[in-house]
Amino acid sequence: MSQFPNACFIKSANALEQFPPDTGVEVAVAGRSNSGKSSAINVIVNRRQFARTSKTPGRTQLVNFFSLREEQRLVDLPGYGFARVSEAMRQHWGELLSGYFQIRRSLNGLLLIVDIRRQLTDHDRRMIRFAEDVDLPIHVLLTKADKLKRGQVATSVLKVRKELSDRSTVQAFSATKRHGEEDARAKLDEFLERVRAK
Ligand SMILES: Nc1nc2c(ncn2[C@@H]2O[C@H](COP(=O)(O)OP(=O)(O)OP(=O)(O)O)[C@@H](O)[C@H]2O)c(=O)[nH]1
Ligand SMILES: [Mg+2]
Repeated sequence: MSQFPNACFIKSANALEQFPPDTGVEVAVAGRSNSGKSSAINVIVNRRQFARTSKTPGRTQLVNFFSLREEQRLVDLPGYGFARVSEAMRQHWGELLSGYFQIRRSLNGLLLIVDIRRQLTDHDRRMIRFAEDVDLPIHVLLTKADKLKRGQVATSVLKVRKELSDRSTVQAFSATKRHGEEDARAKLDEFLERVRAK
């Protein structure tokens, strides 16, 4: 059974003015394009095709808001690092994301989805900085762990942990094998229930 039986899509937006009201709490999910964000969301929420998945990188070019429970939202941010995006588009999203982190009072945590084979990129580090600048906790899901051998998974986890501040956390994850789903869900719940210092 899903822990979020009433989860549903709220809306897509591509400007701050289109975002739903800044009330309650929300957790943002960010990651490189094609890193496996939508797949991870589907596993964590335990609904197939909840957030769409695609084999074409860059499909999710909007900020997608989902309701998990009353006044609890999940926000699927547009994937970054997609090569075939114009400079103007890149700038639009850069400003939108930094603005979002700075003004959004309901934002309570960041789930950062990283392909375990690629490690952190400069784009990921920028998201980490946005979150750390406003004191948000970060949980990194090193996903597609099914693609690596166990020893390599452990090495990757350690390497990423070294780059994070003490209050941030990291785990291996696989949407395909549903590996690490309980830990990821527990972290999401922790972020949703966290009381943010105002
Ligand atoms: N082997 C493996 N493949 C995965 C995993 N998670 C996602 N994928 C595959 O990776 C591709 C991208 O997955 P998505 O979940 O659509 O990635 P995304 O980050 O939402 O992509 P965009 O929204 O396009 O930026 C798809 O072909 C998925 O099937 C995983 O844990 N293991
Ligand atoms: Mg997606």
